[in-house]
Amino acid sequence: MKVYFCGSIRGGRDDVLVYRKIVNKLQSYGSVLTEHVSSSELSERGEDAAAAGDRAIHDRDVDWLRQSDVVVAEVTQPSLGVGYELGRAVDMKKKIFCLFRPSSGRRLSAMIRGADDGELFVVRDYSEDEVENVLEEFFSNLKRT
Ligand code: 6K6
Repeated sequence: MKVYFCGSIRGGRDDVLVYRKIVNKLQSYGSVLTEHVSSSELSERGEDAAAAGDRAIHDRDVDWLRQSDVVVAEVTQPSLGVGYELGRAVDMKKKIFCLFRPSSGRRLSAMIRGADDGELFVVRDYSEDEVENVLEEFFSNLKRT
């Protein structure tokens, strides 16, 4: 199974340790195409981007999104890139699982919360200590569908 993980980069790297936890767990279900999103070496300035170029990053990521079987997004830290990826993924009719931590004190965008249809697009509120169980539940339901 190919998993596309979305998490904030230029939107801010505050949650990178949560991303690491999620990606570690996702790797037990298949290959994570966007493992770098959880790298603590990648800063929000995205210096590496200068070498590759933003167009190359965009085109490669959209290509990976197309190849993916499932999209998992941590949406607590608002990110234009993650919102864009989710919009593209909806258009591609991908199975999407969004994770949001209410303990952040933020309110999730209505365009994400309101996209939940209980089937292809699912939003799940969670706390950091239950993230592995929440992913376990999602992937075991996925196998049954
Ligand atoms: C080069 C090497 C490692 O990182 C870079 C630079 N930037 C990006 N590389 C890969 N994916 C990126 C990069 N910048 C944004 N993205 C994609 O958009 C990721 O898949 C994230 O889910 C999302 C983050 O968007 P912003 O708006 O928070 O940057």
